[in-house]
Amino acid sequence: MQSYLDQQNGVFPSVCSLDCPDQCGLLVHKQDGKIVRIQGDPSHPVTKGNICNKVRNIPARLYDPKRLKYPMKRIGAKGEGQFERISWSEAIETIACKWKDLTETCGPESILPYSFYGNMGNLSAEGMDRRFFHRLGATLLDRSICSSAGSVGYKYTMGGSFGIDPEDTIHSKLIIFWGINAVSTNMHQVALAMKARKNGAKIIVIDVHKNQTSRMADWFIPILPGTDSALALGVMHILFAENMADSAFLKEHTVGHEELQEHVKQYDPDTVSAITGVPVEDIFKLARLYGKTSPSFIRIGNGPQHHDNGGMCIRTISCLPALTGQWLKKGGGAIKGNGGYLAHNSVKLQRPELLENKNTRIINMNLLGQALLEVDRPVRSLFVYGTNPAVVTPEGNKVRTGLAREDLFTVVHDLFLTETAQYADIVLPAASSFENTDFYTSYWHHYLQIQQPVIEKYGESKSNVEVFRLLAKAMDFKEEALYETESEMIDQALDHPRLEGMDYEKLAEHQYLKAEVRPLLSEKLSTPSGKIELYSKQMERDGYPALPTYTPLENDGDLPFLFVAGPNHNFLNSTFSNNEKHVTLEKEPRLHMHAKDAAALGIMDGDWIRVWNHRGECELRAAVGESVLPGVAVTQGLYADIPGTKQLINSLTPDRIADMGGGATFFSGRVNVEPSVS
Ligand SMILES: Nc1nc2c(c(=O)[nH]1)N[C@H]1C(S)=C(S)[C@@H](COP(=O)(O)OP(=O)(O)OC[C@H]3O[C@@H](n4cnc5c(=O)[nH]c(N)nc54)[C@H](O)[C@@H]3O)O[C@H]1N2
Ligand SMILES: Nc1nc2c(c(=O)[nH]1)N[C@H]1C(S)=C(S)[C@@H](COP(=O)(O)OP(=O)(O)OC[C@H]3O[C@@H](n4cnc5c(=O)[nH]c(N)nc54)[C@H](O)[C@@H]3O)O[C@H]1N2
Ligand code: SF4
Ligand SMILES: [Mo]
Repeated sequence: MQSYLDQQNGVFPSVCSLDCPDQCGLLVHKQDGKIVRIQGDPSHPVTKGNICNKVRNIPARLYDPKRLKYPMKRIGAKGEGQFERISWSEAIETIACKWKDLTETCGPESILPYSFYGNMGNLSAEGMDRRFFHRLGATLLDRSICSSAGSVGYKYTMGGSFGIDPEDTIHSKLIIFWGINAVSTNMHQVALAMKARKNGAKIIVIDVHKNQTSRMADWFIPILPGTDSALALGVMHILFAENMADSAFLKEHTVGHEELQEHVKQYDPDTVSAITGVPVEDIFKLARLYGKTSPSFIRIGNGPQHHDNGGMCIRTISCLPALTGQWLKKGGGAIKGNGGYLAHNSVKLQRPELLENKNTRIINMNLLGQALLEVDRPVRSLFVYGTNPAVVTPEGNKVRTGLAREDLFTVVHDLFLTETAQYADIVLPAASSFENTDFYTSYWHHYLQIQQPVIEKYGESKSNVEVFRLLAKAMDFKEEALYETESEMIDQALDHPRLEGMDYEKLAEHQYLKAEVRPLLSEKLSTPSGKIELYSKQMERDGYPALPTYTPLENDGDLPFLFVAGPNHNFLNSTFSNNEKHVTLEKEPRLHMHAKDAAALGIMDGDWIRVWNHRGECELRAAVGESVLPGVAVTQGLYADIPGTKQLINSLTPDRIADMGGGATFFSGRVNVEPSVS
């Protein structure tokens, strides 16, 4: 195949690399070797040429004068951001020298890789990096910051990350966006819902915030944070009580429906209303709509699972479609995540056998602050790539105190001098996804996609795969797997029964390939019983109640507001928070609070307010109204402390671990609020 790099001008197919379920097909317009415009690829079967504003404006980020061009080493104090240019060979030699020494003196587990999905490409995010760190014997990272609690919860019910095909949701007659701000975070699911609405579907949003998605709904149900499992159990109570459950389906495809029916008797509408803040008549209305409308579809978001009880909450919501037999109907069922359909050969891609010590310690990424401040078996070196922990990780002040440790040798590989990179000893410039070869697997739709390099690498930047190849050589590692090409790695990863007949060549030829997806119940589910588990013996063995259950959030101190700090519309987590265009579109971070609460505190709309707890403090502008329930405070956007401001949202969030999957509990923290004096 002719390389796109040979052509200075033209329009080339591409894929969005950001951590977003939509994984859009893109067309990249190139002039004189530079990207001048990005549009959606109209031929993409799901995303159909529409893309978000963030990515339409991405050329400004790619050529932002602040983008890193060459490696640097620190010359000032940690966190001060003073660096000087060095060569790649000096950078790689410095790292290898330090790591050889650490391996000998403290053991390889003193080195901690810290990464996430800043680039969703499988080679970039979980390819050569994994091979390298396995061979090195570094500490393993539990990548649990995003959706792991909910994924584990969903798996107990449904056996894995398998929902319905989003393309089928145009047939749904009732669509519930449950704890997902889809207008910002899954825009093509909204487009499909709009099509369904044209055919008569009703759209319900269940959320703690009357945000853009809630405002687009036919019916918005505000709920108190962390109480969704109670609402789902209340709906089940009414479905059984009013004979709206599909008993034929329950008998054939589920385990434990009789136990469940008995169990949900305790979740009567009065009890549930007192827990959730949803009026009794609304619980009846929701249950009756859900019980009588078919096909119905629930899009389960990240909101309800970023809580102490998040795993059980998703486990509970995911029982609902079975009660009314939705899974057998086209457009009926749910999507929490669909990653299971595009499962590839991760053993061949990541080569876990290169890790000699099978008892290597594992650190939960949500506990980075604690890990860096730990004195027993300290982490002595940190290698950060594809993530910005100084902004996105909970207990932000602990994280920063840890990053500031003079004896910690930190390397950061990124496109920008992020807040994390400012604490680095060595900074490495990363190529953007448009400059690399990689393959992409959506966690929402069913298409596999490829990225071929469209533009030359920016400055001296390098891809993740290249960096780990260089490090392998400098460490004198001999294994062939550490030197393989991108196309070889793609061929190995695609060697999987679910992806029969797919390989690099075929993907390069077609750009998109749809995984072969059999209807969910046409074969056994991957639960122990092979059926939908309303009652789960596995959960019992793992120390949980076997039946879906509501448990309140942990006690986070005696402060008046539950604080929900989610992402915003124009950033992608902290990505774009340093790009002028996107910051201007987003204006400034605000704290949404109820008018009654504001009045009691003498706070007016637009006032600067101090938001604080025992973990930290922020200054945000008050947005006073009725977009949240009393006692709830919501902010959007992962801002960092820009000099002179106090806006590190994650200085307020807890690093408690959720009930399942080692998940994060970003939304289960409490705060106090007062008018700002500064
Ligand atoms: N524009 C944009 N898009 C993104 C991202 C971004 O930063 N910006 N991030 C990407 C990533 S990594 C992810 S994981 C996804 C996340 O996207 P979503 O799945 O939408 O998750 P969140 O935005 O975290 O939260 C969703 C909603 O849950 C609500 N919520 C919070 N707590 C509760 C609760 O207890 N119950 C209920 N019912 N609702 C609650 C919040 O108010 C919010 O509206 O989006 C991806 N897409
Ligand atoms: N308060 C609060 N905190 C949250 C959340 C929340 O809702 N509320 N959401 C959480 C969730 S769901 C998630 S997923 C995390 C996400 O948090 P992160 O994974 O940290 O996501 P980003 O902030 O987008 O940072 C990604 C970084 O990767 C870099 N990058 C992009 N491409 C490449 C590449 O090819 N190579 C290298 N080396 N670097 C690259 C980008 O420049 C960027 O700096 O945040 C979590 N933090
Ligand atoms: S961020 Fe999401 S919606 Fe925007 S272009 Fe990328 S995949 Fe599409
Ligand atoms: Mo995420």
